[in-house]
Amino acid sequence: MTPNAALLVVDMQNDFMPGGALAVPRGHEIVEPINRLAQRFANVVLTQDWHCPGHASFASSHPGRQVYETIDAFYGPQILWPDHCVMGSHGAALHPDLDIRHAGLILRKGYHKAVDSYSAFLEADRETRTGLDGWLSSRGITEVVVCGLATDFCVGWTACDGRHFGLTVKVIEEASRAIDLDGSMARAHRNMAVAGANFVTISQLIG
Ligand code: VGL
Ligand code: ZN
Repeated sequence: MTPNAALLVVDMQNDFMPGGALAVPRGHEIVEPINRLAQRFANVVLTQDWHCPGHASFASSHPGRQVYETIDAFYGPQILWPDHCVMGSHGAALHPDLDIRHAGLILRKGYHKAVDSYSAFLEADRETRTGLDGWLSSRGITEVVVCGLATDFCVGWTACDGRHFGLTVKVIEEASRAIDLDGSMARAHRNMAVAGANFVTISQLIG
């Protein structure tokens, strides 16, 4: 791929794999395709959802609330999730078969207790930057290719925010898998399209 493109591999962590705390159906299927894809990129960023114990996005932090309920956080609606990707835990570790040793950056997000961060660029307050925009721009990167877990949450928000920061965005849906909660996948696809993300297949990308 061109040196001005980066592959963003979103949240390929044990807790999002079948058997994990917040399992994404068939999440494990994309490990090998992503390994192969990454070989074509000089610039690769891996992200990790990385929550402190008692994080505000956990249903267990809100007595009387159920998993998958939506509450009003100070920054807007927040879906309550099972405890997942607790910093330093096995569930927060990258899938053991993910083999992208040339990745230049591992970016963690969601570690502020009161604020979630689906996006790898901006936390859910829509104000606090993770620093990814600066890392990319200081390296002359103008295009991001986004894949990973989950299509309808962290991949989708990351793709939309890539556009927000003026990047060309390509989303590889076949190298992503969705949670699909109450139509979230259709909504995420629409949001990405409206934001100006492009949808590409692996063969379109690497021929
Ligand atoms: C994610 C829900 C909660 C994701 C992270 O990686 O898509 N989804 N935290
Ligand atoms: Zn999370």
